[in-house]
Amino acid sequence: MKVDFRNTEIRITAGSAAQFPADDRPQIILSGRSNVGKSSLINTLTERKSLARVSSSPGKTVTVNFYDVDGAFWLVDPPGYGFAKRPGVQQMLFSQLTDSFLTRGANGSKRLVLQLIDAKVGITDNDGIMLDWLRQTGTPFFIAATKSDKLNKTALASAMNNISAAGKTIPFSALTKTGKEEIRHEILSFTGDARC
Ligand SMILES: Nc1nc2c(ncn2[C@@H]2O[C@H](COP(=O)(O)OP(=O)(O)O)[C@@H](O)[C@H]2O)c(=O)[nH]1
Ligand SMILES: [Mg+2]
Repeated sequence: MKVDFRNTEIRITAGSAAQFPADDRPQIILSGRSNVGKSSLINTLTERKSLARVSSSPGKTVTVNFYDVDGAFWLVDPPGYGFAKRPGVQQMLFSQLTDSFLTRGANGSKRLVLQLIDAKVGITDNDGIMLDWLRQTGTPFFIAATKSDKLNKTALASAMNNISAAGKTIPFSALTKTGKEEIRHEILSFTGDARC
């Protein structure tokens, strides 16, 4: 089946794990700190201007959004982590949601984590914790180095060198669309669907 990334709709906004989809479609889980560019990446992959809300004040989202991509798989947008100013209760809810989400495997669906790392900021402490967790649990993942347009060629090469030591890394920019096709391809080789 050919997958049309543009045929994407938000189907579920979950405030608890009970609301997560129960079907066995593959789930592509976006992971990264708040403000890393998750919403922008969703909009770029789906060629939709405002499917996911791009935020100027990071850390607001405490729900898990499930995007149905052409009936083929779920693109999953959990809350971003590592936002220091998040109030204590929100921080707790956030980690509960994320933990139960990432560790839950009851429906047996395949899961691939797309770890977003800001190309300019590099691997933060929280990114490091997440990457360790992914390796320890044997969860399949690849990395998108976001906002790559902010770096010149030399700085980007150096950032790519550092980040890719942690795993397969695709440089990405929502501004220039660099990496869009590579990320789509990586997702589809995991889900087993034909290229769009
Ligand atoms: N220069 C540049 N800015 C970006 C890019 N992607 C996101 N941003 C900006 O980074 C901020 C956070 O983006 P958003 O997608 O809401 O991040 P999220 O919090 O991870 O969902 C916004 O101001 C975006 O305009 C990019 O590829 N290049
Ligand atoms: Mg967002």
